[in-house]
Amino acid sequence: MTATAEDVLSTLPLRLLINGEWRDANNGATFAVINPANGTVLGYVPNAGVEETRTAIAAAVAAQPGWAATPAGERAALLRRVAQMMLDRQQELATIMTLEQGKPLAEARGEIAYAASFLSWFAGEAERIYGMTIPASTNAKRILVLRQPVGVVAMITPWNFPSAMITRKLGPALAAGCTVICKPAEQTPLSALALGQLFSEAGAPPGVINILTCQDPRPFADTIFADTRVRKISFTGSTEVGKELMRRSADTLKRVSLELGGNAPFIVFADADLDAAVRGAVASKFRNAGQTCVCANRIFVQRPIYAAFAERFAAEVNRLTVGDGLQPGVNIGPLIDDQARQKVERHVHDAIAAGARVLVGGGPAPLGGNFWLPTVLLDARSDMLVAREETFGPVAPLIPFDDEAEVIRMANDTPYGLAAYAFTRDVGRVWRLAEGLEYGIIGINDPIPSTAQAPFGGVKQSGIGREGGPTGIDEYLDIKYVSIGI
Ligand code: TXE
Repeated sequence: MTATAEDVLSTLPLRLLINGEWRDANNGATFAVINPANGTVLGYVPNAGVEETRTAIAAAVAAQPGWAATPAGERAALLRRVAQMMLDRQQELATIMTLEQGKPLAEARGEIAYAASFLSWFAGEAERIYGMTIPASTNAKRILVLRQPVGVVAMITPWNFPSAMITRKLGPALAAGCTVICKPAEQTPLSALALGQLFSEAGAPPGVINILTCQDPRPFADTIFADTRVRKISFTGSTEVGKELMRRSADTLKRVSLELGGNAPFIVFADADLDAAVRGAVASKFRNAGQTCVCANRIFVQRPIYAAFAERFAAEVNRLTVGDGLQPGVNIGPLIDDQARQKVERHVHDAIAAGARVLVGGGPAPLGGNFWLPTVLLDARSDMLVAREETFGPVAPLIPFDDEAEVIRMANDTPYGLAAYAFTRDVGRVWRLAEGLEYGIIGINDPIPSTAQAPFGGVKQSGIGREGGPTGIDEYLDIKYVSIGI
């Protein structure tokens, strides 16, 4: 480990943030945080359970009215301060992220800037929580519509974007006047604690943001679900867990926002700018080693350019370097854990057994551990596991198609509906695709559409609600109407 890595870890509080204080678990229990690039232990964080969760809920409940009553400009100022601190400490925060998550340092730096953008963008929204007046049916009344914070929010976040998946929820929640209890993924608690440290330093009032690191998410979840004072759950993760959280929310009718798995089609038409499509497919598929809910999962290429696309795509993919994300020049880091590697292996083996041909990669990287070679599969089909399920790894199945109507049908033939991409120069087709693809996010000649000011989220079984954009803050606001007889 480099000195820089040790330095950044030595300044990080490896404790729970509850009510503005850094604390250990009541029984002193901890769990190890592992560097997925080499299996070394980066540190031990507290293992919070039922008691710590109850204490954090109480802190968030106590802090909420005061935070809601804090002038919007002050709430905004806190968010802006933390956003700036993130940019000032971008390298340090990115290093922590690469150490615990594995992504290349340049990508981690990009994520820190992206994560900060949710805080600064929603700072603006805090100051634009406008109400409404509605014409009443009689002149003797006036109708007002107020938008008020939902209250206490529990956030459960994943490991693939350890910082941005938190700020994408935290930005709008704090802007709206909610207080939060955040449970990061057990694989990546350090980036969450680093964020908590910035909020503490920036002067967040006690209880406004609480962070619990838990090795097992269930005691946390049980405690949250049993408490009627927790009004909302915001979750990013697998569709399976999302469905469970939605079912469990029914008992106390908590509001839910779910950002779940995807199975993104990436469609390249014969009229596309081929170079742009190849570069776009590489960026969409291999960023974060393919561990992105919006990454291309199925690459459909129109038959007249199928061979040419495959050749150029393979040449680009062959140039990608696999390794420890802290090493300069590395494009693909390790997968998050052995379970993730096993899923990728299962998908690739199934595809090969069913007749796909390996054009690039196809197996584990010689580095051992969780490293997998960037893989391109020729002649993949929609019935293969790699096309039916989210692989969440650096595997690109190329599926040929003949015409537009057919490929829209194939693209929509999945329970998921998060992101879809198409490369074409035909303006009429752009509209037909935008309207015909059953997805929440469509990138046309744009492989990376995500940005703080746009409503990110899925349809079908990819989720409920939107994060980002003007609709993002609505998820944390309740509507109340007041009818006033005058
Ligand atoms: O997700 P989990 P995993 C998809 C992707 C990946 C698969 C499995 O396909 O291969 O899911 O990944 C918490 N009650 N995505 O197993 O389990 C957990 O602690 C309450 C897509 O890592 O859903 C973590 O904080 N919480 C995705 C979070 O849920 C529970 C990002 C996500 O973990 C829980 C990640 C429970 N019973 C995976 N079980 C995306 N949308 O970007 C788990 N958790």
